[in-house]
Amino acid sequence: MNRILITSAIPYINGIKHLGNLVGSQLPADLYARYQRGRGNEVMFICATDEHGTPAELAAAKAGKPVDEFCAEMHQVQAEIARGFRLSFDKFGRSSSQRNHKLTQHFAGKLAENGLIEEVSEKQVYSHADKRFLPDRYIEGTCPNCGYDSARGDQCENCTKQLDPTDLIDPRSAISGSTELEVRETKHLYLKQSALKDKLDGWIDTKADWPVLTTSIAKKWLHDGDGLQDRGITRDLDWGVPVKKGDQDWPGMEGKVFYVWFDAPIEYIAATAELADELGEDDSFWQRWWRTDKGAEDVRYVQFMGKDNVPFHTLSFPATIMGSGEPWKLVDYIKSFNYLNYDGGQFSTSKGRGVFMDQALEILPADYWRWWLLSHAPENSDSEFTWENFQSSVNKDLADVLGNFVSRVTKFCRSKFGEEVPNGAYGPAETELIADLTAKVRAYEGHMDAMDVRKAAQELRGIWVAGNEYLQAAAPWAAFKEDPGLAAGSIRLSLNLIRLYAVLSAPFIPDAAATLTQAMNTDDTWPDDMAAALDILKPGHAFAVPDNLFAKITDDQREDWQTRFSGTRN
Ligand code: B3M
Ligand code: ZN
Repeated sequence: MNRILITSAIPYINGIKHLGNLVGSQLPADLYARYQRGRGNEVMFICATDEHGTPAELAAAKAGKPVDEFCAEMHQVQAEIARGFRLSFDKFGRSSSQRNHKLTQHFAGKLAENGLIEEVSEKQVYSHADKRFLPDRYIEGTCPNCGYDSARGDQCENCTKQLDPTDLIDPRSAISGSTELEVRETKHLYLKQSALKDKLDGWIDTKADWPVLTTSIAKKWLHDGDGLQDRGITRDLDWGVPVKKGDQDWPGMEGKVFYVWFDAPIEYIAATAELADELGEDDSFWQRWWRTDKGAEDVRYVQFMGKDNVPFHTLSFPATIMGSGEPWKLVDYIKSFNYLNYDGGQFSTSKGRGVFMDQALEILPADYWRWWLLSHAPENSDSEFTWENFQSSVNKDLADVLGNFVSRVTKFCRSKFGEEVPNGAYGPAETELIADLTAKVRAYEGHMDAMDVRKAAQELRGIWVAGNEYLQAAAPWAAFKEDPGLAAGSIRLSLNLIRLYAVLSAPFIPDAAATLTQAMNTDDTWPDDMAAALDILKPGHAFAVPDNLFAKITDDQREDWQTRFSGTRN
């Protein structure tokens, strides 16, 4: 039995994610977790909400709620949607947890001890009315480039010019509107990533098996321009992890918090500790996943994320881990994804364009989305969601190929032999199918082990198709009249195929798989040996005819949804 630690990038707390976010991290991570569990391995699958930073504060202000209350509520909302999509996290934690506070402060303390933190004085805008320093995007004013009167301190939304807050004409606080602003000196902590550059570079060089998408992004940041830059890891915000050195105060850093990207990846560890607390376990429970001196040396750690998160996971977080000088588990494999586009444009959270996770579940069950998204995962390039493509995939793959097979086999059996596996022998056609499926299932396992999501989906579809072709050729409905024994043999095999499909398909479409396992009145052990796997349901074994697995998407529905989701959500 192998031990596999899986983390998905943790979604920001500020809003509900769209389907592009889902397919870039949480969903493929879930696919892999379910597959590894199916293979009998020990899995720890972690996700959480990313609750700190300016976006959380702004969203809470917009909702008119204290930020802690807002985060607690939104965490519940996101957890509920994750359950709806059947994301099988062992823990869905919160980066605002005390565990994360403590661990983040611990790492900062170790980095300081090892001389990897520098204190830097900077000029920043202070607002008297708000009694705080304002991050760039909290400052608004007139754009010096185009005259737009609500440009933000980091960028003008109207002409896209990148700005410094000091560039703005008539600057004001975006929080209070006050113009009583002053440029003041303030101190911040920088993580000296440049000092770790060679170590990081050498480490990335050992990862020849990583996706090119992952390593090319890491190499670009290591080598382009001036190379790896030191990073500011503190901010002048109220909400976040207070800056401390371990459990000691940090002189000069009073009232400051760590930058959200410093504490967010540490939450992977903290969430595992949150799980230990929830279960009433002690620290050894989570340390055996995360500390190579406490049992994690034989753990394989795999991360899933969209490409925009790759620099933080290939460089910043490893710099934190390595720089601590402590035996924390480093990632073994990073699976990264390109973007999913939406119907001729981009998904956009700020513009509300595309289908969001809550809306998706309002119109169709999780399996429909899971199948389409995973079988079209943006692995080698960006991919695009269109309603036509979605309709045709669901109708063909799920309804025609898989659903129809199940329905034909179970209904035919019920009408001719009753609701139990008939007694019939396997002949040459069955032997041939077993050989074909053996090869296909080994190929499927290979793609799943390699996290080649699209190829795995394609292979699975091929496995469904093979069953259909077998049934079509065996034609038990015709054979039954002349030779009922022959028909019984092919139905016995086909019922076993349904069981096989349930086991193999569960990582992609867990609800349908559970329906099938239940209807077949069986378990879900993995088919290591195909001949044995197709002989598990013995003659006389009782089953039930399941309800129709998948409904086809009609043209009317498609057009309706296309219109409904063409504009912005409100
Ligand atoms: N919250 C960005 C995102 O949701 C960020 C990921 C953090 S992973 C530690 O895409
Ligand atoms: Zn402008």
